[in-house]
Amino acid sequence: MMLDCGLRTLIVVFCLVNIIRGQTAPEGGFLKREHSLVKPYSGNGMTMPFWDFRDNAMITNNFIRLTSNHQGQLGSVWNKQPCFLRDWETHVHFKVHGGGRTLAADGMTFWYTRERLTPGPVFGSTDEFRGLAIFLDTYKNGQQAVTFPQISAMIGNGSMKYDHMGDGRLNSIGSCLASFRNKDYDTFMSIRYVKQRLTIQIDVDNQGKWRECMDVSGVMLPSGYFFGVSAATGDLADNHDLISIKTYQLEIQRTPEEEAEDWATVLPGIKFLKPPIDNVDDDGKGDYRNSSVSGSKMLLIIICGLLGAGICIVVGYVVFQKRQEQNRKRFY
Ligand SMILES: [Ca+2]
Repeated sequence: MMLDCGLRTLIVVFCLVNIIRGQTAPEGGFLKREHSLVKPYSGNGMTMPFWDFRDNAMITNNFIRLTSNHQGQLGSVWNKQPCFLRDWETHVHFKVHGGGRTLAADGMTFWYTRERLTPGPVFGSTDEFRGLAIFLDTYKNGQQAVTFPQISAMIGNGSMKYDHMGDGRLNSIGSCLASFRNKDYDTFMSIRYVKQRLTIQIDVDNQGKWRECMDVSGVMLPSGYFFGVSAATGDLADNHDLISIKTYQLEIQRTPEEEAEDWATVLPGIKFLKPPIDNVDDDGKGDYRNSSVSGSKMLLIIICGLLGAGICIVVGYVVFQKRQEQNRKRFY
C-alpha cells in the first residue's frame, strides 16, 4: 500500500515536472508581461494587448496559427513595445506540424529587429533587416548532406541579404540540427542575450531539459528593437503554431563603465568574424569554403610544380649532354 502510494506520488510529480518543464523562469529572471504572449491571448479574438498580428496569422484559444498547412501562406506576430532590457531571456513554445512526413516548408523565424510588421520573403518577413533572426528552417534549399530541420542565426545590418539558396549559411553565426516537426509533446526554444553573448537552447526531445544549439559571443544588438515571430509556406506547407512567448528580464552585475554605455546606439553586428559554422554531421558538401583552394590542395599544387620543374631540369640536362657529345663526335 505504502509502495503504491509512493509510486503514485512519483508519477504525479513526474507529470507536474513534464507540464511545467521548459517554462520555468531562468534564475534571477522577472517575467516581463509587456514582452510576453500567453493564454488567453485575446478577449475577443481580434486584438491582443501587447502584440500585433497580420497576413494569415490567426488567433485561437490555444495557439496562434501563423500559417496553416496550405501553400503560399505567411503570417507574423509583433510586439507593440520596443524592448529596452539590456539582458533578457525569451522562451518560445511552438508547434510545427503537417501532413508531410519528411517534406515540409518553409519554417518560422524568431526576430529581434528594428523592423516590425513588414512582410517579405524571409519566412514571411522583410529581408535586409537590422537585428537578430533565428530561423527554424524545415526545408533544405542547399546541398548540405544533413537532414533538416535546422536552426540557424543571423545578425542583419540593414544591407545583408538572407541567403535563401544556402539556407542562411553565408551569413550564419551558428546553427544546429533540431528535429521539432510533428511531435506529440511540447517543443521549446530559449534565446538568452547577456553581455553580448547569445545562447540558444532547445527542448525538442521530450527530455525536459534544455540542450545547447549555439553559444556565440561578441553579438552586438542594440536595445529598443522589437520581438516578433513569423512563418511562411511555399509549394510545401506546414502548420506553424505559436503557443507562448515568455520574456524575462535578467539581473546581471555590471561595472560602472558597462552601465554607462549607451546601448541604444550600438549597431547590430558581430565582433568576431568567422566563417559559416557547419553542423556536426555535415560532410562539407556544398560548403562555400570549398569553392576556394584549401591549404592541402595548395600544398599538392606546389609539390606537383616542384616535381614538374625537377623533371624539366633533368630532361634539359640530358638533352644538353647528348648535343655536347654529338658536337664532340663531329670534331673527330
Ligand atoms: Ca530553407
